[in-house]
Amino acid sequence: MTTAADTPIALTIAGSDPSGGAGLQADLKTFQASGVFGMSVVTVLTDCTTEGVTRVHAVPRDFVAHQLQRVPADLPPHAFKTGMLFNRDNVEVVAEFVAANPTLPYVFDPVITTRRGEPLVDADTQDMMVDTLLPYCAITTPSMPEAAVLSGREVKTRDDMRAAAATLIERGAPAVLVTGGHMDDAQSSDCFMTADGHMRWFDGVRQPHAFHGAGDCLTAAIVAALAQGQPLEAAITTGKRLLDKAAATAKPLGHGTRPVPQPGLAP
Ligand code: PXL
Repeated sequence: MTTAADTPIALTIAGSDPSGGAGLQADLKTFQASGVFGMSVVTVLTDCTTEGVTRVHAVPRDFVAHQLQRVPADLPPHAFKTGMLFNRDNVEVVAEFVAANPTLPYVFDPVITTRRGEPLVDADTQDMMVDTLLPYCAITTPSMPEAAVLSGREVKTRDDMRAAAATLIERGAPAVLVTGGHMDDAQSSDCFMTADGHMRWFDGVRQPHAFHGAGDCLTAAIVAALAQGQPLEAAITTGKRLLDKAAATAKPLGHGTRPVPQPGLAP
């Protein structure tokens, strides 16, 4: 008989994308497609569509803290991720949650730039993320523009990705996956590195389109696999497989980039 204890539960602490392609909505859809019960603590409301974000409205600090007290106390997650935190209040409140749950696998997706690389958070908030979140995650998953901001170096090539991953390890991350969706290449390879010196590439096929929510979908699929008890590298393989399928089957909905994940992903 299946019991409640057999049901893997994953939590995202993230912003709302009302168009459903990125943010906590993408995370919840990915959790569901991955066979995991998904929960979401909302940090910011946005007006995001497939064409991007023009306005962000932060949830008051005490209300984010309140959600983080009530929700995991009712349904303890097996793994969690953070997405758009946006301001210092949210980073502080999340850092308290992270510190209080040191054994829970945590995927830190540093949502600090737009897809085009424009900054979403100020330098102080970035520094606070590096000091209070980066050392305590199981893995961080910056895009190439995010890896550039966090490492303070240009990230355009595979060598740059590797160097940026090494810098983030030096800055305290136990493991890093620099995602290669922005690479000017036929492949879309992600650079994986751990603090104990292991390094490898996760290769993927580049689709001839841009996507909305691909990073969120990948990290949510990794969190779902961790919640199901997979070790880190296996969880990345699982996440990449889900994202490759999501990207290959994503239809052009909306006026902007193709949102993922769309229906039909469940195995
Ligand atoms: O994909 C990054 C992202 C995360 N979270 C929210 C977003 C976006 C991108 O638009 O709107 C809420």
